[in-house]
Amino acid sequence: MTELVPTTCMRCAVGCGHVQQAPEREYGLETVRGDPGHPVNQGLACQRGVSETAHPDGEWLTRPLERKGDDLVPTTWESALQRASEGLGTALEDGGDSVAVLGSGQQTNEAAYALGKLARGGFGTRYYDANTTLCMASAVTAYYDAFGSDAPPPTYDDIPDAETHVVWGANPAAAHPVMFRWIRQSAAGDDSELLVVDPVHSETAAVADHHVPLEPGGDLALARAVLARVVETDRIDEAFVDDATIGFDDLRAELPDAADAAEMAGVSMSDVDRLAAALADPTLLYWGMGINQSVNGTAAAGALIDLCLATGNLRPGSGPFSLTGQANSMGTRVCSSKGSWPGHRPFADPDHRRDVAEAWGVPVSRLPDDPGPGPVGIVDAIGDDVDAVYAVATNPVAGMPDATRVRENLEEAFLVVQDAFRSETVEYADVVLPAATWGESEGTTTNMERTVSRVRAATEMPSGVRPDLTLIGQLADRLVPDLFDDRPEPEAIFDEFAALTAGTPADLSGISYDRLEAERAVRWPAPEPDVAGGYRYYEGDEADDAAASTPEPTDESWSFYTRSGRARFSSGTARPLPEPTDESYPFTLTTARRPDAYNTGVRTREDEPPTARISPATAAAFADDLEAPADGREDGAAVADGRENGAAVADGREDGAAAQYARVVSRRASVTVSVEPDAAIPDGVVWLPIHHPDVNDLTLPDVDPRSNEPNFKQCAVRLEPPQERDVRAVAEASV
Ligand SMILES: Nc1nc2c(c(=O)[nH]1)N[C@H]1C(S)=C(S)[C@@H](COP(=O)(O)OP(=O)(O)OC[C@H]3O[C@@H](n4cnc5c(=O)[nH]c(N)nc54)[C@H](O)[C@@H]3O)O[C@H]1N2
Ligand SMILES: Nc1nc2c(c(=O)[nH]1)N[C@H]1C(S)=C(S)[C@@H](COP(=O)(O)OP(=O)(O)OC[C@H]3O[C@@H](n4cnc5c(=O)[nH]c(N)nc54)[C@H](O)[C@@H]3O)O[C@H]1N2
Ligand code: SF4
Ligand SMILES: [Mo]
Repeated sequence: MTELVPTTCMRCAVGCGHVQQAPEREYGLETVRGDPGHPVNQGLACQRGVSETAHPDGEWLTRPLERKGDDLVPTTWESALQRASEGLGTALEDGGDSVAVLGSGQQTNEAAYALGKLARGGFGTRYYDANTTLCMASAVTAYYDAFGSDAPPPTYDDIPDAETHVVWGANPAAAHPVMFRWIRQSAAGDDSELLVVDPVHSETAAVADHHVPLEPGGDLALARAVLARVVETDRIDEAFVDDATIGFDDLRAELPDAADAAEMAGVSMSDVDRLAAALADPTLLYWGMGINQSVNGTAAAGALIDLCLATGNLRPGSGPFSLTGQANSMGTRVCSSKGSWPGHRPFADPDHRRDVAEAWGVPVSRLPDDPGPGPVGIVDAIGDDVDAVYAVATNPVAGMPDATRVRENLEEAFLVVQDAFRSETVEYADVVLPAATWGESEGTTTNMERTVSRVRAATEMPSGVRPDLTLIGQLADRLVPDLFDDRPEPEAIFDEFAALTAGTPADLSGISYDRLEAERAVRWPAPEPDVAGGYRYYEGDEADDAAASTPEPTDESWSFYTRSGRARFSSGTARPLPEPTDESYPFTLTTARRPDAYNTGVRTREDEPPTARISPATAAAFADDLEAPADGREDGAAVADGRENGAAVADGREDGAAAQYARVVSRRASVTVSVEPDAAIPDGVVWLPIHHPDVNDLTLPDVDPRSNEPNFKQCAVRLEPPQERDVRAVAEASV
């Protein structure tokens, strides 16, 4: 029998412990299930996490590939690495900024750290970022603003103790199922409740005690309306605000009239009051992409933190809890040298820069002065500053906004893609480096509550693939010899970056592979081998004995990593949506996740075409439009499939109803979709899953100027009848 290997699920940032087992004679995973011995999940796991790990749908990469004209052809490792280093090396002759590096929250800590060291310390490029900026950057910026440090203060331990659970712009029933189970359990208690703020009646809203629907993008206005009512109804925690915060008087002076702000958000005053009242009890306020992915993302996340600060919701059983998405987004925040140096060391601080350069053995002048313009800005720089791109564990031609432009620009660059699967981005590569993935490689990952846990190989690696860390080391060998001492090995690399975090707010220098072996999982801050992190923002908290329970703070004991030592209220004001609806584009497109698919769908191939959900009223109005002649055709058979008998294409839905097709048209592209009327979607909104590679052709490249996070959640579209050729293509694909 092969061994049952304890490891960590890499399908979302809940960070469940798994046990995995390889089949007797082949590569791959035969058994994947929750690990009863893991402290995070005690055996729980979700169906998607298990099935995508054990039986991914995509096309595996099994050999290095290189471009010959229009084709990607199999090649040897030697040739692939040679060509990759020649292409990157030629660009580097013009300076470090000529090479861009794109990383991911789906890498181990070890690979993410090594990639950052190569990008910043080896190449010296400012054009380095990761898909985590498409995801968590607004939350990160807001946490720094408020606490001078980037870490969600709450942990899973707080969930049972909270009485109010507010889920704002997130859908954990679909995206974080095991965590949502704990939330639901807690909310089911006497005197406890679950409130959901989302324009869509999501899977989470469907089981909530109360759903507050709002206008897409109305979040900042709503949060300010709620704060105004908290003030008016005397629910401010004056003692906490006085002792532990700054900036409240300024914010209070500028608060809008609650009724005006509520109206702007499209929310009734009774819902505003319900939220204000709920905050009086110990509240966990969770948020996700509905907040972060906006030009107002940092301001809106800051306004949610303000609600917690004003009501003193920072004690055990409460706090602002940003729901991290990818399995190791949190780890990339600590170790990848993306927006801060390892250990959250500030990017511009000369002392930290000197320490990092010294530890890496590189001249400090090589480190870039600023962290760069974000992924959208990096793509913009191709052809200008940037000539070559190295992309690891990310699929930018599908995952980034305004994807047509991303494809056009990447076409111009020398592109090295390192992936486990044949993603859409692979098709644009000059060299493809096939990487091992979870189940095949060794390392660690860090979940959304800062818990570090081992990722282990349960199966042999096919001979044609190599671990990310090895590949990063092999490119470094050819381009920046001596950057890594020897062939980088996971444990030594872990020790290297853990040492760099010593004495920082994100100190995990007390964690080692041996300790992880013994304890399974350790939460940082962990500055000593016998210490694990509890609460971070009051005295006595950081150096908790791993076994001790969390002490209650006293009013004087609060301490934040800000200059004043106090938590800061925010002052953000709303920017208008970058693309409001108008007569030509009367609907708001929003894009979000389905329970059964993941990100750009590389492991979970989406139906063809993607299914757009619209409200029944919108569907009826659209059907009326279709009655009228479309495309100058006589019968308006626009929804028919172009087959001779004019029958509509059946879509396998249980009611046997024929599918309706349509085009979703934005200012940038038009995409064929099948249409599903769904009462969960408000009138005026078109909902598309993010899991289909066409969807981001529609979205717009505007970003939050503070965080560089794209405004994925709203753009203006219209619905048009499908053109005959769309319908024919769909019919052919579905035969
Ligand atoms: N099943 C599944 N799970 C996943 C993933 C996956 O692809 N599939 N991906 C993982 C990753 S990388 C991430 S980042 C997380 C993301 O997890 P979530 O943040 O939960 O992700 P989304 O579904 O993108 O968006 C959440 C909600 O925001 C709402 N929303 C849209 N516009 C607005 C708005 O203007 N205001 C408000 N308040 N809400 C709005 C949507 O209706 C949706 O219900 O999930 C992780 N887990
Ligand atoms: N419209 C719209 N767009 C969005 C979002 C949205 O809500 N709406 N959400 C955004 C968010 S939150 C995110 S996180 C991004 C994700 O954006 P992307 O990174 O572009 O998309 P993924 O599908 O997660 O791609 C991850 C890639 O990593 C590869 N991979 C997985 N494991 C490994 C490994 O161990 N090694 C290597 N080398 N490769 C590996 C996978 O095969 C896959 O190709 O999408 C963003 N895009
Ligand atoms: S909840 Fe997340 S970490 Fe846990 S099994 Fe599911 S996908 Fe994996
Ligand atoms: Mo994400």
